[in-house]
Amino acid sequence: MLLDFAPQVHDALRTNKPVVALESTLITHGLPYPTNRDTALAMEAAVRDSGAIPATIAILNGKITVGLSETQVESLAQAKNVRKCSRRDLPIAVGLGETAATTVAGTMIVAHMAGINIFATGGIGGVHRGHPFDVSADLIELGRTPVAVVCSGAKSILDLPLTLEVLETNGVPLLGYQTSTLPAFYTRDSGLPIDAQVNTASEAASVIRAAQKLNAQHGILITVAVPENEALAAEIAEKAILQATEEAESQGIHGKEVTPFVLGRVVELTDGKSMAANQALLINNARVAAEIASQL
Ligand code: PSU
Ligand code: MN
Repeated sequence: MLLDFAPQVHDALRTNKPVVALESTLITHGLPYPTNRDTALAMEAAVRDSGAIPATIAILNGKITVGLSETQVESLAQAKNVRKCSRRDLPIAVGLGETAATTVAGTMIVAHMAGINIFATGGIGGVHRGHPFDVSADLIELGRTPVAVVCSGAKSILDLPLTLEVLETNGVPLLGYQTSTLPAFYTRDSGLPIDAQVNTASEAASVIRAAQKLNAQHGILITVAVPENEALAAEIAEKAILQATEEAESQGIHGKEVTPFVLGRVVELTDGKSMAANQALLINNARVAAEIASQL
């Protein structure tokens, strides 16, 4: 079979229980060891605590795996030089028998193949600052794959207004979960508009159900602000982001390396505060996604 399911995920899908997909790039490229492992396991626990089954998605020795064991999370968390798989990378990793991590785009593709309609992550990719042609494949995937993505907006290391334009062009509904503006990843409020605010899991679920009835072939973004206690002050986040982005530029870092480099530098420049925010929002988003999945 093309997909390798963990027994629990297989059972849950067969008996129509709520399942939430989780990505693996944040394990291999988003956070350092052992925070990556601990956060991935804490996200799974948050999904379970809210009554759903977590399915972390990755490619292990060329096998697309839906639902990782704790040992598999641990070994992925320690793995070096793992491919970061967006749409274009999936056939390469599978065809060459690699162990690889899936991005938001890669995870959406696999979740949809597996019959999972909701997915939780930190921040989606977007349009890079100063590089309006570096548009994350996440935005294109959201326009063509019917999976709801719960996140804290696009990472604020990106050009958020341009990111919103691309989402609009691709026909992606942008919801704010208990927020009236777009969250900016490390901070709660970008000041940018969303399409609609939803206040409960059941309201969010009803938009997803409507999209299903309409036979919509696109994703839905459900944005949740980072928990208040862990949010960074806007000036601190912005200053670190500006410096990290300039360093990426001057060191000639580009393509798929930009996001991991900038995220890592921002952690250093904020004395780890951005990492605490990143962790808190990932776990919170996993919980919200599970609550919505339970309503579906
Ligand atoms: N959010 C995080 N950490 C991450 C990412 C998102 O908190 O590491 C990853 C996601 O997998 C997303 C990817 O799909 O970064 C975007 O990369 P790019 O800008 O190269 O498309
Ligand atoms: Mn890119």
